[in-house]
Amino acid sequence: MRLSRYFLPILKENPREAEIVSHRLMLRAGMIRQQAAGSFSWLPLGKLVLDKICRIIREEQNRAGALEILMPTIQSADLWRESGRYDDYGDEMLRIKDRNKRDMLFGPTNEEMVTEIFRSYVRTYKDLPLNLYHIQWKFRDERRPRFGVMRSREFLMKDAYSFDLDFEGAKAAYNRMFVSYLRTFTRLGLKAIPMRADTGPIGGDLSHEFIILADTGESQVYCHRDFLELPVPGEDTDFTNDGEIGGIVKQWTTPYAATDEMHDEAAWDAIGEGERLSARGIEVGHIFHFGEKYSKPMGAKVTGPDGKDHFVSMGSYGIGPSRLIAAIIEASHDEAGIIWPESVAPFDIGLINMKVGDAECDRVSEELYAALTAAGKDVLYDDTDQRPGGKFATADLIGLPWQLIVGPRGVAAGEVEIKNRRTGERETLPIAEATKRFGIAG
Ligand code: 5CA
Repeated sequence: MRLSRYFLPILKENPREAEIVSHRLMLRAGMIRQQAAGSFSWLPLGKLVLDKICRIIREEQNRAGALEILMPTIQSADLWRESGRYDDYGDEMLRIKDRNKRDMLFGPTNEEMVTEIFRSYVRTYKDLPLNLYHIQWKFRDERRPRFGVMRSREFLMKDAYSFDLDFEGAKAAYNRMFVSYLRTFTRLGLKAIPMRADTGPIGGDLSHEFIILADTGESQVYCHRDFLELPVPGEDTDFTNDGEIGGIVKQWTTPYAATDEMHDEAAWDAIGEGERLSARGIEVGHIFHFGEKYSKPMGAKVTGPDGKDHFVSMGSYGIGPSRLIAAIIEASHDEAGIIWPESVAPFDIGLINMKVGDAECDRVSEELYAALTAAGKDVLYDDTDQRPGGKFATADLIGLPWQLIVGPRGVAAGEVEIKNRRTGERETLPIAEATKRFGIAG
């Protein structure tokens, strides 16, 4: 992508409304545009990151055996009357009427709708386990939308829903999502700690929040330092092996970890002073087991091996891709701007032509751009006539992992410069070597 043809509305000044660094940097880097309280448009750079995050979430959901669907944003109130949640949900639900004065709502979550799908088709335990997920916009009329996409009113959620014959099956489904989350957050460059959590309006009795430690987090959390060292399950994890998956969950739930609401002072005091970690945290995922809470009132049942009907045992599993972008930035930035983990960076490389119009700089830049692009790298080529200082500031602000710098003095010597955004390390190397550094032969 040529920057001259791109839409990257960079802000020079710090926007005053932004209280935390991720919100500030997302506005400054031209990733989002606020449209109303807690509602944002995604501009090209922001959309690229959002898509990369969703792709990783999707891959890990599929690996764990979940199946992707897509349900509507607008739901019928009647469905929610069946579960009793239409009245219970309160002011966070945005209630709407259609032209026939029928009560509708903008979905804050989808337990009822997915249960309706399930009960319409599935009759026997032989079709279980089943886990259906979608990635869809949600609306919650939060009392205090704040911190940009961190706590917004309209936000993206990956929500998965599992259906099993009994508690044992449901626990195995819960465990698969638990392990899938460990892998997902690690691939996103984050260290997420699963913590026992309150279930709130979703309900149920077993629940974990996945928390990123960050000073700007909204939750107070308590955990054992051991979490920082635990090994994350690899790509070869066998999600069909309940024993293996259960073992990983056991390992990740044995050290103490709890959010404020679930905190147990006695258990906390039992941990040695030096082993305790009391910090602020950002909730990026939340998983629930709630058994028959929806299947019973909504009549979602299957015939079991005993020939009798059983209400299915369910769980739901949420991740917030839009909130994750803010969480990643909170965890990975410096005073100059964002530092993207490679897996979610909007482009792999920022190619900076320091002197557009200089025949040699243009030639070398164009050649590098063509070669890198042909090799499948996502390159943002700064071919604008801005001054070099401005180009470097932009490159640091938008945080691409690598900068490849082409300047007149270097080119005269047959050289270009590579800068690693995270470490700040710079290296000068022959032009012919530059593409090789990005794994491109010849
Ligand atoms: N139905 C369940 C799980 S599928 C559910 O709704 N869970 S939740 O309420 O915990 O939300 C799931 C995830 O959505 C959260 O972990 C968080 O990452 C994200 N999320 C929730 N509220 C917001 C919000 N206001 N702004 C941005 N992300 C949010």
